[in-house]
Amino acid sequence: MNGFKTVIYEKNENVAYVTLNRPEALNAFSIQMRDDLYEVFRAIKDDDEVRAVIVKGAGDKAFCAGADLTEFLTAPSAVKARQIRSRRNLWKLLLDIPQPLIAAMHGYVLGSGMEIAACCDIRIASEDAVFGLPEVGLGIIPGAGGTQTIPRIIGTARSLDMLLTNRWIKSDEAFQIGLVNRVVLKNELMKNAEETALKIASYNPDSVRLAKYAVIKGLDMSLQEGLELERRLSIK
Ligand code: CO8
Repeated sequence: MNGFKTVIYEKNENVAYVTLNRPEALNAFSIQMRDDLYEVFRAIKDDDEVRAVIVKGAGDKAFCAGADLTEFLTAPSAVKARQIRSRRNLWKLLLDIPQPLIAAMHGYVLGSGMEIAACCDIRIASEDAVFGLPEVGLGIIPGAGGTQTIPRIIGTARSLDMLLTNRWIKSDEAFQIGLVNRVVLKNELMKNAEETALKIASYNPDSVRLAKYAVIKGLDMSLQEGLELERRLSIK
């Protein structure tokens, strides 16, 4: 599976690599990228050979600098642009992927870039990573799940601080607030992400999927319902 305009897809030893590939535009998320990612993740979801996925950005400067502002700004309105962009529900698809997703992030991680990372299960940042949510400053709100996924990761007050003030944070603060699992040297980012993915891929794939499912689904349940879910899954 290849030939995408904005994404590179690779697979090696049960690990899939999805590279956002528009380095000339800091991997800005375009409509074409939405379509390419949708095809890639739909295939990954049904591919039992894939046991872990690494999402990363091409080039030296960014994981993803958010939605492509040139597309947004040439649309009749930001609302129209958003309607076009949300026609394929990439965000629901990402949140439904049964295999663990690992975001390996360097440089700018902004707007929808941060929302892509929030759909991942493990977030690894290099020392130069910078995180921000410029949406409100642009007159809109996040539309890729960010208002729901990000507070579930870093809590309400921290999310609102970033969202309402457009305060960008560096990787050390991102680690302190739990936005990223760990911070590594830039030249060790891929090695670290790969070691993580290979470790996951070495485990029983059913156990991995069930554990992820129990944690993610349980977040939307009461403790009692969650415990019942765990009980049912543990005797499968
Ligand atoms: N969309 C399109 N092109 C971009 C984007 C983007 N989001 N970000 C960077 N680029 C392009 C630049 O235009 C530039 O292109 P060129 O070389 O042809 O001039 C190239 O990438 C390199 O960027 P810079 O020269 O600007 O690099 P700097 O290191 O000087 O600055 C920044 C890096 C600070 C990241 C800067 O590029 C920037 O502020 N980018 C925009 C960030 C942003 O606001 N993203 C949108 C977030 S909001 C979101 O994702 C939700 C949807 C928003 C909808 C808006 C509706 C009105």
